[in-house]
Amino acid sequence: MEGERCRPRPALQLALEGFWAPLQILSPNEAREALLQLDAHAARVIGPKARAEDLQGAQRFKVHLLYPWAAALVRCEGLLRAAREALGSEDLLVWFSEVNAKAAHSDCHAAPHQDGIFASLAPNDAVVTAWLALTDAPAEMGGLFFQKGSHLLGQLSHTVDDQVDNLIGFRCCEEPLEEEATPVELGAGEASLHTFRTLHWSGPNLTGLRRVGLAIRYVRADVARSRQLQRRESAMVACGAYLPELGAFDLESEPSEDFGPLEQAQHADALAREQEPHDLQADSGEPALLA
Ligand SMILES: O=C(O)CCC(=O)C(=O)O
Repeated sequence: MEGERCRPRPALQLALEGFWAPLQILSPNEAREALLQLDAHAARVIGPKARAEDLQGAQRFKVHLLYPWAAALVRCEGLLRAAREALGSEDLLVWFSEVNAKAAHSDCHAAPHQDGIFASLAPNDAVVTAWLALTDAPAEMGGLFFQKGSHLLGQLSHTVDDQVDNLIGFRCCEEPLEEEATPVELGAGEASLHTFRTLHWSGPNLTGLRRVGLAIRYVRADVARSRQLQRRESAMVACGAYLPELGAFDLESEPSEDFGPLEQAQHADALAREQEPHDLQADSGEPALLA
């Protein structure tokens, strides 16, 4: 891809602070092109005037299973190079991706949270999230904040938060420390990486411009489940080698046509599998993820 300017360097910032940014992944043109594709997805599944910020629930998730362009995006060399370095392995899977979009002047926000809380994946350092900006994403547009060093605090407790404007449906019970809050202000095409335990959040979009990002969760091929599931989740090879019989995930195949019947079936199956850990968790009395 054009615009691969992700300079290889030790992921020291990730280890010390819990996040790593900015990484130059796409050129502004490539970011714009990906945004147009997401808008086209929204128009296809919702209606002609819909845009990425109108996507809801499953329409936002694992779009990389529905379109070859999206599968190429989550596996572009800049992101993979950074994920390989962050996770210390050549063998990686794309576990999940989600469109996180805020319309202009939107109250939509993400309450403070650690990504690992409901995932039942172990060890926690076998997972990393890349947040790829497809528009500019400064703090006033609802860009991300990270609490420096919070990945070293262990797993903090969280609770359900069903405010409609909270993109993620839950929140950490502890308030972030203001003095450690670091805004990561990305331009279109740039990305940040954060660990499974980094406390992070985002505010409302106070501007007249839309803020759209794609969060991509990469796991090391040797990641394990911390509890038994009735049905294994599925994931796609990002790079290197993976043997499903030795790993925790069944394998997904690459999409070969835009929104084809096989692609839609695989997408529905992957999301049904992904929902199950959350359903089980709700049964166990722990806070549940809301759809
Ligand atoms: O896009 C946002 O505002 C929040 C994203 C987020 O919390 C995540 O991807 O882990």
